Amino acid sequence: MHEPVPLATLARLKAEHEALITRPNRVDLAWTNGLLDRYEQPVLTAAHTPLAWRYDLNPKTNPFMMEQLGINGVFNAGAMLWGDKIVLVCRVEGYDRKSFFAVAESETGIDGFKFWDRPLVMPETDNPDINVYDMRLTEHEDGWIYGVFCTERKDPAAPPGDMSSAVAQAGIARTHDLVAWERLDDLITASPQQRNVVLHPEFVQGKYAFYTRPQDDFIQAGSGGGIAFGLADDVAHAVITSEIVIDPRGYHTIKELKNGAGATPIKTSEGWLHIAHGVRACAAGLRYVLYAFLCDLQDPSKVTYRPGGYLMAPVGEERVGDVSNVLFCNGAVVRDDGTLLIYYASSDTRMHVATTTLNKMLDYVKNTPPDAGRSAASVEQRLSLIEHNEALQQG
Ligand code: BGC
Ligand code: BMA
Repeated sequence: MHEPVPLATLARLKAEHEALITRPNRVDLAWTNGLLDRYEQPVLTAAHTPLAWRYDLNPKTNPFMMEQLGINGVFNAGAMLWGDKIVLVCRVEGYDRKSFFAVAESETGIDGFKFWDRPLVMPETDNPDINVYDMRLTEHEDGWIYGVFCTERKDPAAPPGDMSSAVAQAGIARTHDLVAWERLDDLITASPQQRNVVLHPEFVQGKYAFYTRPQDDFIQAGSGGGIAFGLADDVAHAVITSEIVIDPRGYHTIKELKNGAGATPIKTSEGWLHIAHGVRACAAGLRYVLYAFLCDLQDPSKVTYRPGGYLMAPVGEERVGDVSNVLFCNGAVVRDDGTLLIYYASSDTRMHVATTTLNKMLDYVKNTPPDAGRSAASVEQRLSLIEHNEALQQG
């Protein structure tokens, strides 16, 4: 029987990995909508993670050069500018279903993303997290970089035999260098479940401002009404006593089942730009799409524009993955020249980028009609567009 020579296997693995992480990425010319550019390749996948995270690279102790600690996916990344680079703090999930965070950086933000040598070491609280995921990065005006993420633990009230019920809460940590993290207390709110919590970059009324997402149950929103807003006096022991829903769920919309804030809000001349996600249930399971809204500059709890429908939904290979039919965004970056890079994951599997400009996004947000609420009203919206176009032809 012929067995592969481990050194040859190792050389091949290294060459393939190098080729993958240096592969150029180009605008996908087959897809356009005037607002966003999509790209031909994902920016990060499981295969981009360093070989040393997955393989014992010593042929003496790994004679067959097997992958022993596989990585299942790289997705749902927080994002920020890092000097003249862009960094993503990714959700990396092992074959064991545990997620952890890892930083990858790139000069272009479109290709060439490379993981730092080691995954991020997140300190635990007294009640250890079973799974952590979906970090939002906030450069706060207090001078710290915050990571707010979901911490999930088994529901202590789960009846024997129930291995799925969980309690999700918002974990909070801060850093100056993305390497050494100080873990703060988990956020306390009146809601038994919190996911998709985002820290606003500026103080509001002198307090730390959070976008939250109250839910009654781990999956079902129950009486939880949508994306909410609340203030906390202290960030090290953050407690929100009043949570007000600012972007509600709605019957027969893209956010019928649940929704959540996504990328840390982006400050523009006309307001705070949000890229959030909306979820609906269908026969194929849950469908996650991205949508946008704008909040008032002075009062970021006030939504000023709500374009109807989705901003992005999964297309092509984005539709398929570990949890199919999902787009999720928890990070976006603006360059000095006004370019907006939206980092989004598809189907809980891989990371992509879409690009546009802040000007175009503001045009989209202000000039896209809101959800009309019913079929007949949607037809009216479309008729007014058609009539506008007919007038153009006649004129
Ligand atoms: C998964 C998340 C998911 C959540 C709700 C968690 O266990 O890790 O990806 O969003 O369940 O379905
Ligand atoms: C969740 C999120 C994400 C995930 C999505 C789809 O509720 O918090 O982690 O991408 O479900 O599985």
